[in-house]
Amino acid sequence: MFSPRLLMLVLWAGVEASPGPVGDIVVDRYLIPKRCIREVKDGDFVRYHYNATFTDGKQFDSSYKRETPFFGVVGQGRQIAGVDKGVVGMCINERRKITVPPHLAYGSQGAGDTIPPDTTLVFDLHLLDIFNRADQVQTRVIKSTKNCTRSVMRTDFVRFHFNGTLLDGTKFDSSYDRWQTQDSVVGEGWLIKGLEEGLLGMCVGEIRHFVIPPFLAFGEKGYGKEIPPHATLVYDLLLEDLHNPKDDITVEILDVPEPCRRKSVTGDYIRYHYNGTFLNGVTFDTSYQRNSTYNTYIGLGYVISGMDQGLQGVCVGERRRITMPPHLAYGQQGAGKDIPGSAVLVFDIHVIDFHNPKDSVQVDVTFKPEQCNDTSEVTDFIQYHYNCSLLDGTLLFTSSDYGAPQDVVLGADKVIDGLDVGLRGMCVGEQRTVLVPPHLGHGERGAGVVPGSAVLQFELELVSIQKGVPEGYLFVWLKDSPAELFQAMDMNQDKEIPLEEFSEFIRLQVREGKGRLKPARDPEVVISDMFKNQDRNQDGRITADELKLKVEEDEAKNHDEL
Ligand SMILES: [Ca+2]
Ligand SMILES: [Ca+2]
Repeated sequence: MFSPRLLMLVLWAGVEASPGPVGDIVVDRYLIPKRCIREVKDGDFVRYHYNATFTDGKQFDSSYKRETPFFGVVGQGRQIAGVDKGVVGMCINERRKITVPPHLAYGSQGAGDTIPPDTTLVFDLHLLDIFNRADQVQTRVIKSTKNCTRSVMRTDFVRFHFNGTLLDGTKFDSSYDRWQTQDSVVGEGWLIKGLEEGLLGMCVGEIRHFVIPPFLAFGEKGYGKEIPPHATLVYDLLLEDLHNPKDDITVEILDVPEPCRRKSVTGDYIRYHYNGTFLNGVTFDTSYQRNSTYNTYIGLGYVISGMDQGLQGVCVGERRRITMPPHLAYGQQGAGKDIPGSAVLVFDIHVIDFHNPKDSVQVDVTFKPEQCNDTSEVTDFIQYHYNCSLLDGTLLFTSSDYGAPQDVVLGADKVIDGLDVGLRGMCVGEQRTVLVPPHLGHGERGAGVVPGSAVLQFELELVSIQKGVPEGYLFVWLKDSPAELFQAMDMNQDKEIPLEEFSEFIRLQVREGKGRLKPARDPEVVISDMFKNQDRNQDGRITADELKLKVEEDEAKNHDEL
């Protein structure tokens, strides 16, 4: 640590108990710091405090009283010769007492009224700072970053935390005390030169230790009360954030499921989960914690512009990382207490679904039987199997829960519109995948386990079709009705038709394929309802007049019913 020359000087000086008029200086290093990063040598600039006394302890000078340390270069006669010599080898924060014989001080002349001739002087020094004109910024990496994809370049905007001390350990500033980062452009003169240099090449998360000589810091003026003139500055600096004002968003595609039916465009309504972090990995917000997706229109300015851009061209189920500079996020202002000004934001998003308000039901036939004559249509009573899922695969409902197919009359407003449409035009045994946008499903509010604005996916299989009758009808003729209807119905020719006779007649028509009853209900109940419509006076018998009246009414309505 010490140079041999200095070691000898100290040893020798220790032996010489009381210097004579022609003796050398005596150096007493009474406080040596454990760690000595550097020792004073000729040509160095030093800054130190001192008390100057006579050998009897009487003080004749003190830099402490003036509150201004001595500053000057060593070995060039700027100090009295004994001190110029005695300061060599000092460490920062070392205290040493230098006893200077007269010939290395003011000699036989003395100095005015203060120093008598031939006086031995004692200087008690506390070294505060050393630097040399040849010094550069000293940089030591305290913590490096793995997977660093980008490091600081000129014109970049950085946000960093730092602890700043003088060389003697006195703190002059700390961003941690303010609970906010120091923010600056690099290489444009916003920062002291030493930091402008030292920051170059740093990665987010990296910590560097800098020792910056004063001519690359605040120089001979210092700064405010905290940084004295000619101060070397020591920084421990953690880079928190980095971007360039010219940056656009960056999109890293992490996973795209196959197949991708289509990619999102402006005007689509999207539901996605996200995890929002800063570049240093700290999470500021996450939709997962709220257990509900974030929902918005794409490209219409409902979200920050970086997100509006980043959500373009996604596929359902895609995972991507969108990194956005502050000018495309929350700017210099930041947002709330969670997002500081000028912060780069990183969103890991997972697209659950998206749709367009103009979307209709999308039908993909996955299996079509060879025999496909009758297909389902409005008013038909059908049975079908189904699975209903969200687009992320979450199964919501399935007919297998009931152990039997589901049934419905198409067009009767019994199921969501999109499913009703998706079930039409199917033949028995056909299988389909049907996508239902929320405006044809459960809407913005959702229902039960169906989230608001969710696109639903149905896997459908048609099990059976019973052809239906038009809305408002209980029975339709499939062929021409008998010319003399009453006579045909009055099978025992007694001029009246009780329920039993009516029922037998209707059932015969159905059996012979001449007519069809409204499906999905007990045929007896349907026939009984038909009978009540004909039996105007409710005496339990239909007469010829009653039937004639009913037929005329129906013809007036242009109906085909009985
Ligand atoms: Ca009869
Ligand atoms: Ca009657």
